[in-house]
Amino acid sequence: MQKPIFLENHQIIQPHSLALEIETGLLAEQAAIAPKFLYDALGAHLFTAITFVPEYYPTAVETSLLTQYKSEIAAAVGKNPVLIDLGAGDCKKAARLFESIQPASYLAIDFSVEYLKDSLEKLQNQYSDIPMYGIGMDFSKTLTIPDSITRSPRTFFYPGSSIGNFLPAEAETLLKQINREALGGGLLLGVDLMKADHVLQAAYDDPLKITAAFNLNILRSVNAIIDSNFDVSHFCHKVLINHLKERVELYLEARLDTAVSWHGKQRVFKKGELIHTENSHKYSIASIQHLLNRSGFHAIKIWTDPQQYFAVIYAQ
Ligand code: AVI
Repeated sequence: MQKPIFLENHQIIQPHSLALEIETGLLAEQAAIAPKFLYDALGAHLFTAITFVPEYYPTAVETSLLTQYKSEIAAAVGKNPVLIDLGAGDCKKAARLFESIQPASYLAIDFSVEYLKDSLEKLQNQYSDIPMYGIGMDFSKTLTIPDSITRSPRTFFYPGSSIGNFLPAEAETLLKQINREALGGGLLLGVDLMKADHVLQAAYDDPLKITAAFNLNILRSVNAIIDSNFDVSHFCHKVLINHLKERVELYLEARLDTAVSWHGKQRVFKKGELIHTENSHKYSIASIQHLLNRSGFHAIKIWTDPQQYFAVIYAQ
């Protein structure tokens, strides 16, 4: 049986630098925990559950765009690229492209490596003729592709509007790195578009409270990394829509005066105090085009739904 190859020694995630990043965020005046810490093994599963929640429209709309425009997308991408999946998760979205673009090889990258291992092994069993590679990587800081991956034009696949979880300046840095690493290939990108508040509110504070569980789980994820003692029941999920910055903001709000301690350090939270956990930027067609242009992409094709909720973009 063909096995995917895990590239263990590339851009290794250093546990102590993750711990330091968490500590710095917790001790900042506006406490914050970076969104990548949402994705421990349970968080990755909770995110998958979110994608099934009817109110969370991005996944459904993106999937229907990728299905409806499958042939046009495949024609734009070209046959047999090296397919690089950023934030691959369960690898299912990329797998749907296999038939139409027939990748020469597939590299799945994710922060949550254990979850990725399971998904990639299953996928390799289904597609034994496609060489598959996996890397556990924190590409929110830097993105480099290891030398063992063929240096021919690469198609980066970055679906789900995960680009929206970066500040615009960080998104530009990442897109520039993708542009450099594509070696003349391109980027197939999913981007969520700005829309009415009530649609966003329902998507990020769903009635089943799956998003609330996903957000609260970050505290358990932090407890496991820095050996802290967050009591999840002392916090609740809060969503704010920031019109000025064109983004949805996720927070955890202290339900009572509480404190967290770890290794001789402590942070006290007053009732009502917030921990910032995620930004989800929403773009317009014009603003995402500008961002892509500034990042070195000039040939841009866009597919969108009639309500203009979401855009799938191929940029070169
Ligand atoms: C992964 N990312 C694009 C999701 C989003 O919509 O920003 C994460 C998420 N947060 C809450 N719900 C989903």
